[in-house]
Amino acid sequence: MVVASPTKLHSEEHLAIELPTVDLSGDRSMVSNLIVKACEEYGFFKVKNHGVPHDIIAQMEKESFNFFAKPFDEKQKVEPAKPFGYGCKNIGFNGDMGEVEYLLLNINPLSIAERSKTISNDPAKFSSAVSAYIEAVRELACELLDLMAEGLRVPDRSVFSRLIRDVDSDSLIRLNHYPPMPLLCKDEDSSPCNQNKVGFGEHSDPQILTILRSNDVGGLQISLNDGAWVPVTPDPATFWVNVGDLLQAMTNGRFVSVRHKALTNSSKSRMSMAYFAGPPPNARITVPPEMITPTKPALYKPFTWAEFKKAAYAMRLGDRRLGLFRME
Ligand code: GA4
Repeated sequence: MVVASPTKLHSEEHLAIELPTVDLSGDRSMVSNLIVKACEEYGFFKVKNHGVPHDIIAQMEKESFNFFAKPFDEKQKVEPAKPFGYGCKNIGFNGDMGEVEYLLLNINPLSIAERSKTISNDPAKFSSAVSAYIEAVRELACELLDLMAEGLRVPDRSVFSRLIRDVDSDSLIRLNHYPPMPLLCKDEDSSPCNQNKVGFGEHSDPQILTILRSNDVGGLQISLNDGAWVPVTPDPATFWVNVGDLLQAMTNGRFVSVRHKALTNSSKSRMSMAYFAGPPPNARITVPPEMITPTKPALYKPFTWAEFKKAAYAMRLGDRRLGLFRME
């Protein structure tokens, strides 16, 4: 893993740094240590040699593209996202907006099969592409969670992945399309205009882990601890992985739930597919006992995923929801 020192780009807040890349074909103990380091430093890393077959990704991307290419009134035949379904510009229920259209689906095979009927002209093809994709990225997520437990020296190696493998796991898939948007001017005098519009505003993901794949159009940015934004170079052959709020809580704050946002491109469509790995609603979010010591006392009160999710949906996209669950 190479982490170059920050170099300044066009504007004050945008830094170009090389983000951690983990090659899963490497030596297991080295890989687990690299992953832990990346999760502590950034809460974000790129995975190559991830084992997800190319045709499964290509099929999912094609189905996703076919849907977004439909006329708007066709897309509106899909139930509006509340939270599951088709959404355009509206994010969540509290007034957050962005230049994005999306399909948000829970991974229950029956509900995918049902929803596919309004999403695709060939519903069986759509649901089989989604099922194959979900199965493959879930395996990747579980493997990464086991590597994290190993790197953290937690004896129960499946302490995190067990939650995702559970039949009641509340995991989601989100297909995003960011249409091209003309650049904005920062102020009336600034010329040329150089501000990209926000597609999906600053936030952290509430779940355990997110596995993200996007096409070859940039737009994703992550926030460093000091608040500086780093653009993520697109790489369709890899997956980006980010730590969610629950994993920050389950590691007693050792891993950081990375804040990120997506900007639109001025001339090209950006498409991304995110798998949010979550636990069953009634799962208690606790820290492996070895990670709580007299010098590192528990940071968060125990809570269930259902309680956390309820809090997340009652707040704004950019709010820091873990703060509600901190020990006094
Ligand atoms: C962010 C991560 C996922 O996209 C998501 C989002 C969800 C939604 O779009 O419905 C939320 C957002 C996300 C966090 C806070 C709440 C819930 C919108 C919102 C304002 C599907 C998720 O699980 O949380």
